[in-house]
Amino acid sequence: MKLLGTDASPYVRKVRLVLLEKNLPHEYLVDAPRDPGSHVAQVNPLGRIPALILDDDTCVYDSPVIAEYLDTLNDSPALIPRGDALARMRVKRWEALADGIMDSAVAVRNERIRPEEKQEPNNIVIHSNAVTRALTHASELLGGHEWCEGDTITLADLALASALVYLDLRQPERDWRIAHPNLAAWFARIAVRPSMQATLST
Ligand SMILES: N[C@@H](CCC(=O)N[C@@H](CS)C(=O)NCC(=O)O)C(=O)O
Repeated sequence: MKLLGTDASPYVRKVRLVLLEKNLPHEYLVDAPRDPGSHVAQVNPLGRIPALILDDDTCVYDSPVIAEYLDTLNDSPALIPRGDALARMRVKRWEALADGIMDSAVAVRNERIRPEEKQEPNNIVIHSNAVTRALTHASELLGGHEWCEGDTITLADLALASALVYLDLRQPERDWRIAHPNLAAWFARIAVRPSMQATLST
């Protein structure tokens, strides 16, 4: 299978982390939807990345659907709990929280790259506040635990880490590590994993 994406996209990073943590053979093709030569719109009618192309040319989108599909391919590890409905819900809710941070951070970024006279400051404030609240919630949920859910790595950790890498990239002025030392300690542990190192080096 092939994954179309870009190195900066947090949704793509989440899917790449799932592929790498589960050791699933794949080809990663850098393809930015807005580049003139992009193939993304031909495979995903929404014109968005990540787009996963299966060997029979089936295209899978968007990132929660891709992550859930990939997780069914093997159990090593199972990144979304199989048997416990509440644990499964909590992992998917973590993913929704992380994806929401990504959505708001991308909205801030898109506003900031517009010509200054066309920017809507209110839009930036609304989405920045959403990120701030979501980080506080994530910090409270994590508490002193080693992992977001249960006693092992799950999709929750990979999604949250992807959101935080994106914040570091696009909002370096936001010092979430000072505000939330428990998130900082958790992130430092995740960041040294080979999967994270692989996505950070490209
Ligand atoms: N909800 C989608 C969001 C995907 C998304 O918005 N990706 C952005 C890149 S970060 C994109 O492809 N935007 C279209 C564009 O840049 O034209 C998912 O989780 O996959």
